[in-house]
Amino acid sequence: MISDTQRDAYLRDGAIRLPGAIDAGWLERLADAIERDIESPGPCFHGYEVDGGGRFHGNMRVWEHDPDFSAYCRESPLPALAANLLGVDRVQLYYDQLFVKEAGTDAPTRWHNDLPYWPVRSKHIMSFWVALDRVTAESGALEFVCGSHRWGTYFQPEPFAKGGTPYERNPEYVPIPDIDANRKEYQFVGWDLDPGDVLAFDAMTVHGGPANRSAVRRRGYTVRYAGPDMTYYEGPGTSPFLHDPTLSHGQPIVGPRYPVVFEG
Ligand SMILES: O=C(O)CCC(=O)C(=O)O
Repeated sequence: MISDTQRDAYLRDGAIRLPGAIDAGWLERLADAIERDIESPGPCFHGYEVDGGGRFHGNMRVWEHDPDFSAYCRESPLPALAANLLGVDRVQLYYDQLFVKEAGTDAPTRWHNDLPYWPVRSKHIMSFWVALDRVTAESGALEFVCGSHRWGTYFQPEPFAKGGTPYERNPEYVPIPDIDANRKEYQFVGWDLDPGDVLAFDAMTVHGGPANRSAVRRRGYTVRYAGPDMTYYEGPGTSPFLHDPTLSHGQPIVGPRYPVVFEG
């Protein structure tokens, strides 16, 4: 489970590393599921354009089509970890997402925070990114801007990498600052990872990652969970893949797309 020190760091910084949170059995199932998805991606596939070779495979809501992704989202240690970090006694799966940067892929992940991309609102909503490979700065390790989850700022969504579909402008969102040009103004957390290490981060924490310039793949798989306060949001700028015509603005998020995965 989560120690008090880890939880304090999560609340303070907006991101922590959970070393070895996922065991080899789950990693093997996920690795096979990822190959199946690359071979035959579902309807939310969003590959990015890459200059000079490589591939950045993105896809979301993959658990809805694959029994191993589904089992991982529901039965792995993640739902209980989410309850603990979010400080709630009921957790719903929001959705899941794949980010596979092949070796030698010149596609950085731009700085962003996640919640503005999502047609939901919640004060208890977060993600777990599991590494399936050894991850280093050279292969595209994510970095997080310390404390940015407490700024309360919704940054205008943009495509993660070249070739992604543009997002509608939301007048309530603000442009992301040029973090790379002003690194001295911010504090960052980020880690090298071993397979099975997990990054846990708040949906408002600003994060991004460099290209994969290494000779090793960088397979990341993210699952997003929320507490009972999650409601639907119909403002512009969110990802069309996450829209849900069965829900209306302000309505609690319910239905088979968002199963309850933990009740304590
Ligand atoms: O793995 C990546 O490059 C991006 C991951 C990310 O932004 C996320 O999981 O929210």
